[in-house]
Amino acid sequence: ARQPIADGAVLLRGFARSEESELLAALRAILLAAPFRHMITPGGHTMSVAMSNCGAVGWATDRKGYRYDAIDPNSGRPWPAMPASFVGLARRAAAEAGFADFRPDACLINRYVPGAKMSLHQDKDEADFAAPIVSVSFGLPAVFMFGGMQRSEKPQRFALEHGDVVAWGGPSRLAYHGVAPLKDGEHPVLGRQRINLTFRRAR
Ligand code: MD3
Ligand code: FE
Repeated sequence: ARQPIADGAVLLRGFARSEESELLAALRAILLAAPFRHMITPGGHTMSVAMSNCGAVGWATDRKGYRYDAIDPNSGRPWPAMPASFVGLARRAAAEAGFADFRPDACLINRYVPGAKMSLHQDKDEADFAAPIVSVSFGLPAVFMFGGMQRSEKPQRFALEHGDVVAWGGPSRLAYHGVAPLKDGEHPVLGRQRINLTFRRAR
């Protein structure tokens, strides 16, 4: 089902379910080369969400700031390539949501364990805000918070579940958003965690 949730934002419930075993197998291979790590914000806080990346560039943060870089700072090697199965899913989801010819060059992989959260923020580190962002959720359900163009606007909350895909573009591209602290639970496929893939055109 194709569910509009805001101007430019489309929720595709269960869109990734039919390919989940292929996607999760590819993810395991990426994580062997670039394991999850807790990055440090410029303010000196350790993020509760653990992260990795695949693609031509990956998102990273440390005391010096946020950036996209071709090199994994932990290994000194390029981030693993984006698998064709990832690119295909992101492109099809974007097209279904009305964004033709999405060509992601970065996939941020976020891992939440119970209690992990992401505070309200905007995604502004990309060169071109014309491209949408596509996010894919696996594992435990999360309460996603979707605010407006100002941090002060009260966010709408909705659940994102295993296999759900959302495309965010147009007027939603710069909206404030975040994830409430993950509730404890056990997912039949992924256990006590949530994994979110976020596809972007960064350069
Ligand atoms: C709405 N990740 O990595 S994905 C992030 O579930 C991030 O891990 C969250 O926010 C997560 O930056 C949310 C959904 C998402 C991603 C980007 C957006 C929603 C967005 C950009 C603009 C508006
Ligand atoms: Fe974000």
